[in-house]
Amino acid sequence: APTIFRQDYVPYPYRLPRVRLEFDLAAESTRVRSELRFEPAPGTAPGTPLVLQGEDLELVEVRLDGRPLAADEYQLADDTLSLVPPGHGKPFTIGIVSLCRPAENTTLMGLYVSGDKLFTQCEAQGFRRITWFPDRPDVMARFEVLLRADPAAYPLLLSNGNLIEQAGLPDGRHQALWRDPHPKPCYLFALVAGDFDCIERTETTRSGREVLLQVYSDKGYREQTRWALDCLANALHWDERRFGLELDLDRFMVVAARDFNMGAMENKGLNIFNAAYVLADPATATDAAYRGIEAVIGHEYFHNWTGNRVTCRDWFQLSLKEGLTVFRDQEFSADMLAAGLPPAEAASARAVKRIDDVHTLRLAQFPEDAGPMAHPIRPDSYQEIGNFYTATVYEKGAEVIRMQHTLLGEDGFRAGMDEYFRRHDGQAVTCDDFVDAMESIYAQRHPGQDFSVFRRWYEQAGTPRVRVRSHYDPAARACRITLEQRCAPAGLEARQSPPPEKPPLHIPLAIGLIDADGRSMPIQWEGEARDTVVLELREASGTWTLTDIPRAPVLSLLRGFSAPVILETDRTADDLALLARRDPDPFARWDAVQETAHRHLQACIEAGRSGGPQPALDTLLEIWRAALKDERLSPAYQARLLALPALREVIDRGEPMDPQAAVAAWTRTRQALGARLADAWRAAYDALADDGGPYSPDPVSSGRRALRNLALDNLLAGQAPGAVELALAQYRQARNMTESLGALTALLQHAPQDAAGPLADFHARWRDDPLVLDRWFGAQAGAPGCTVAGVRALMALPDFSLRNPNRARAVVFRFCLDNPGNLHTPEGYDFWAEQVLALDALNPEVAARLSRAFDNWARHEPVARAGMQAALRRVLDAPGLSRNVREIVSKALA
Ligand code: B3K
Ligand code: ZN
Repeated sequence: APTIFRQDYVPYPYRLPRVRLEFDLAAESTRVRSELRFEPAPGTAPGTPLVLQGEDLELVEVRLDGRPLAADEYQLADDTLSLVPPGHGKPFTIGIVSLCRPAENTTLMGLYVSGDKLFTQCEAQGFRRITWFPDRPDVMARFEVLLRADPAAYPLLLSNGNLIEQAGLPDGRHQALWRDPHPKPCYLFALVAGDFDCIERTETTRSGREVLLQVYSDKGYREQTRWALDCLANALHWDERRFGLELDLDRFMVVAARDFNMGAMENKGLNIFNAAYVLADPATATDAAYRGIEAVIGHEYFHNWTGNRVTCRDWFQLSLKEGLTVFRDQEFSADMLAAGLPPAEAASARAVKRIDDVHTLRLAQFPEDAGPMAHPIRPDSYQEIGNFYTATVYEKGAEVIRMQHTLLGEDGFRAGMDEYFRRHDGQAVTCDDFVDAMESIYAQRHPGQDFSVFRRWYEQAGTPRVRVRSHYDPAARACRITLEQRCAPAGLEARQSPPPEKPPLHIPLAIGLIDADGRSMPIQWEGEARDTVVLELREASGTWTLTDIPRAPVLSLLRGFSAPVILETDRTADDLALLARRDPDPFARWDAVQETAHRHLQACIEAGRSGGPQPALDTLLEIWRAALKDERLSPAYQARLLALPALREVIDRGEPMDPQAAVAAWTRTRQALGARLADAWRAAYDALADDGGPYSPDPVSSGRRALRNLALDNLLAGQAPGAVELALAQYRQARNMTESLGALTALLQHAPQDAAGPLADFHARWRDDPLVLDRWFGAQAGAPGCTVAGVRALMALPDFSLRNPNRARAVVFRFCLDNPGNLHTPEGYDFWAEQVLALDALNPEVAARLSRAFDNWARHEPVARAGMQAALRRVLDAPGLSRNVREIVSKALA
């Protein structure tokens, strides 16, 4: 497949002020008539061909200014339709009639069928599966859309913008006309047709306008959409308060789809969501699902400004909207968690969110940055853009925005956002345009400084390592801190000779000092005493001397995770233990516990390998015991402190990666910690019992449930007497899904022989609710007792279908990502290859995601390495591979 380069960008030679689309909707075959009003862009030479993209379409006719064109008046190639427009330099109209086949469309890109409804997904390049069009984000048009369909099958006909009229037709069908007042690129087009339940409410915007918010769901699920509607209203008001951004539409719709490739899509005024991010009630959704809905509803709503009003010039700029919008949704979630709490508790609530976000980054993005798919947040090239909706573009992109927020401060960042919209509202722009706006504020406030070094975050792949050394001079009462940064070649860069230059980045490193008793030692900084200061490293190394430090300090580093880097420190186990108990920065404290656990786990793996004695657990054990008993901590925060690093992170730290050894070490450590803290866990479990009040997903009560489920998990892991009975009782008495799934999962993880009863009960109760059934499948596929034969048995059940992405994720992805002990076997490798190919025949975008599970094969120990490599080869050699999967596996094997 050809590689597309960022440097090759050329503007589209024609403008497209207006588009009219007419759909004759039917599942088997939908007829699309388009009328595209073009005009040459300034400077376009007469005779410049007009090129439109189209995929999997049947062409019926092409017209130019109303005149049907003969077959030799246009060229139809594989995926394009081109013609030479009249050379008079004036506007002209292209009319196209084409057919597409929604019912056969298993890719879920373009127009497709889900259940008995019709949905679209156009980002990034799905619109070309609907009709021929200049399918690129910098062509922005005003859309008018007429939908016609059988009212019995499709009583509701939705598209972007405002409903202009609705009417019955003489042939018994009905039609709806929608007009979107805002120009938009075609990736933001959407239509939905079908029968739905709907709840709605009106909100008054800051300027006093009434706007209608609606959430559509499958019939019978109306009551499960109330939380999503609340979240939508919260998002609307939050964006007004925090960013001064008001909804620019009279009507904002969210529609839940059962079959959806990812989380949701920000189509203008008509967001289409994976039902998993819309539907919730206490009986069916976990606390985490409630928070997930809040985050995704917020994310898509915030795109209305960061993405839709100001969009991307080309797809290399994806992080322009995604990194920024992830940052915005993270802040929204944090503000929602902290709302109404007193300051100390609010800080802890925000820290919990930060911990979860950093955990995601380390779990998904750090490995990406160390593998064959490593790319800068603004990639330089791709073969298939669908493969670049990555943790790097999204999550690392959000970290790069967050660093700008750190450097500018809340006020400065807000001023930079205002400036960005002042300059670019209504345009399709680049990441550079965003940084320019931010820099204009930064330069005002920090004379003589600019973002020229900072911009390298957009250019460089790889996770930088920052080495920290410190020296305390008691005579001078001074602490000298030296920082050194380096960034190894990332992924395929290692193959280049010479390897690419990686100049230093601008890294804000937030630090604090504590004394041996754990007290914060203020730092004299810019004329005042501060607990936390930000060292700005802009060169390969830098030294800071902090004065007036009365005693030797322990360094609390990377507070709040102020930069997406890996630290290399000379901190001892004792230093870490002190930070783990006393660091006043809740993020850094959590990180110290994690680091202690990581060091212990790697030592266990090493001991297993060398046959030496197992390392003592005492330090970690005492840190945990203290954290569990510390009544000043919120249960939500305790649940993070007391979580062992995820198995995948432990595997990823190995040099080489040794999944089986990591599973053994991780399992043994969990058992030992559970057993030795059994009394404390039991006390916590009892103390955290539900108070019997009505369920609410608020951070306090969900924190209690999280810690209680963790207690149960530890009691089962440690085989505490009575633990199984406790889990069975929790399952039976559960008053919400967080409790029932917590019990079921803990049983499946640690006492599978006792899980049969609850499993059968769960299935009987929830067999007709697809999202809940996904939980049932997922809990089993991720359990250590689920072998390849086990996962195949799940797939043989009548409830299973590879076509539904949520089900495929619950079973196949869950097994391949969260069950390393069973994946890393000869049968596991076969299974992965077979599933990648089976999925690829249906849905290349989803298959490509699964194919990424073997990215880091080359970092594994020899046996796993050989097995994974052979499986990758088998995939690469298979006939008819999609461009999506081919790009991933060919880069993995390069
Ligand atoms: N913008 C969409 C992602 C579309 C991905 C298509 N392959 C969802 C989001 O980030 O909000
Ligand atoms: Zn997004």
